[in-house]
Amino acid sequence: MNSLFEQRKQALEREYEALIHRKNEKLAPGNGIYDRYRYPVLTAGHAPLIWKYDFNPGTNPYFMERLGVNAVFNPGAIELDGRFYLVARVEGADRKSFFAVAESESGTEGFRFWDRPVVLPETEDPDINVYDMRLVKHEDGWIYGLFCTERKDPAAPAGDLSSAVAQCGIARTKDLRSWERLADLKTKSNQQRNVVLHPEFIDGQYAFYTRPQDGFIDTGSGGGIGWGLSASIEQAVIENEVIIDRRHYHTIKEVKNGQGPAPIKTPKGWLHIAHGVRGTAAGLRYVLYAFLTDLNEPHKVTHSPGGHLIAPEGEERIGDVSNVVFSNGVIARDNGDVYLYYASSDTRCHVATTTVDQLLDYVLHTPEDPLRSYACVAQRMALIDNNLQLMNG
Ligand code: M1P
Repeated sequence: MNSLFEQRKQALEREYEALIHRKNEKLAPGNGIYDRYRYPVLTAGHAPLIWKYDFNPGTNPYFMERLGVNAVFNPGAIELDGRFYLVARVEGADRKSFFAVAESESGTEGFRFWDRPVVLPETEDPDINVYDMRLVKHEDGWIYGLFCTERKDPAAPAGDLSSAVAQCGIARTKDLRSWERLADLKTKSNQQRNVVLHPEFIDGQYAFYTRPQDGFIDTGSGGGIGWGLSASIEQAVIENEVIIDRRHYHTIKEVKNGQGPAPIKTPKGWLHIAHGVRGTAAGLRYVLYAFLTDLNEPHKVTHSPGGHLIAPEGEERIGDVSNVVFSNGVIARDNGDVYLYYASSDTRCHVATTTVDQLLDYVLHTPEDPLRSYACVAQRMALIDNNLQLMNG
C-alpha cells in the first residue's frame, strides 16, 4: 500500500467527518429579529471527498485533488418529512456551478451532501452555467426548482467573452432525486434572474416573481421585482410583467433588487425576503430585506420596513465576491419556526433562525425608510422621546 496515499486519505477523511459533526452555536443575544450562528452550515469543505479525489492508489499515488470545489453557496431550501434539505449551488474550480442536495436533521448543523449531485437535464439550447435554485412546493403537487440559466450573449462584440444572457430555467421533481426539465420561462425581458414561483395558483394561473433587466449586470430600465402570470408551467410565458417592488434612490436597493425564496404564507400576508444592492467605492454591496404583501393579491406590497434585515458581518464580508449576503432558501415549519438560509460573499452558506411571529412583528412595526436624513432624525427622535418618557416615569 502506498503510505503517502493512505496517510493523506485518512487525514482528509478525519477532517471531513469532524467538519460534518461540528456542533453549531447560536450567537446570543442577537437583535431580537433573528439569531445568527457561529459556523456556516455548508462550505466548500462539505463537498464529499469522492467528488474531488480519485480513490485509486494506482492512478492517484499522491491522493491528489482532481476536481476541485471552489465554493458552496446560494442554496434553495425545503422541508420534507421533517428533515431539512438544501439544494446548494456548488461551484467547481472550473467556475461552472451545479446543484447538489445536502440533508440535515436539525437545520442548523450536520448538513451532509448526498453521494451524487443533481443531474439536471438540458434543454435544446444547453445551459453554460446554472445557479441559485428556488424550491417551491406548489399546490399542483410538484416541487419546482426555478434557477438561473446562463448562456453566452450571441450579440456580444467579438472578443467580449464575459457578456451573458441570463434566463429562468424550470425543473420539477417529487423527491429531489429525479428531475424533469421544462421549457425556460419566456418574458419580454432581455435578462431574467431571481425568478421565483409563487406556491399557489392566482386566478387559476402560475404566478412568478421576476427581475427584468436590460443587461447581464446593469439594470438599465429594469425597475425591481416584477410579477406575472402564466397559464402553463410546461411552456411558461409571461405576457404582462409589472414591477411590484421598485428600486429607489439612496436606499439599500438603489442599484438592483431581487426576490429571495418563495414568500411565506402568514395570517397577515405573504412574507418576502429579498436582496437589495447598492454601489459603493468598494463595489456592490448586497443585503437582505423583508416586505409583506396582501394575502389575496400577493403582488400588492402592504408593509415595507426600511433598511436591511441582514447585512454581511465579520467573515461574511469576505469571499469570492465580497460584501454580499444573498438568500434563495427559507424553511417555515408548521410550528412557526423559520430557518433562513443565506450565503455570504458567494462563498459559503449560513442559517439564521427566527419565527413567523418575530418576522411579522418586524415587518409590521419597523418604520419605512423616510428617504431623507432630516426625516430619519425625526423618526429616531420619536423613538428616543418615547423611551425617555417611559424611563423617567
Ligand atoms: O454576486 C452576487 C450575486 O449576484 C447575482 O445576483 P443579482 O442578479 O441580483 O445581481 C447572482 O449571480 C447571485 O448568484 C450572486 O450571489
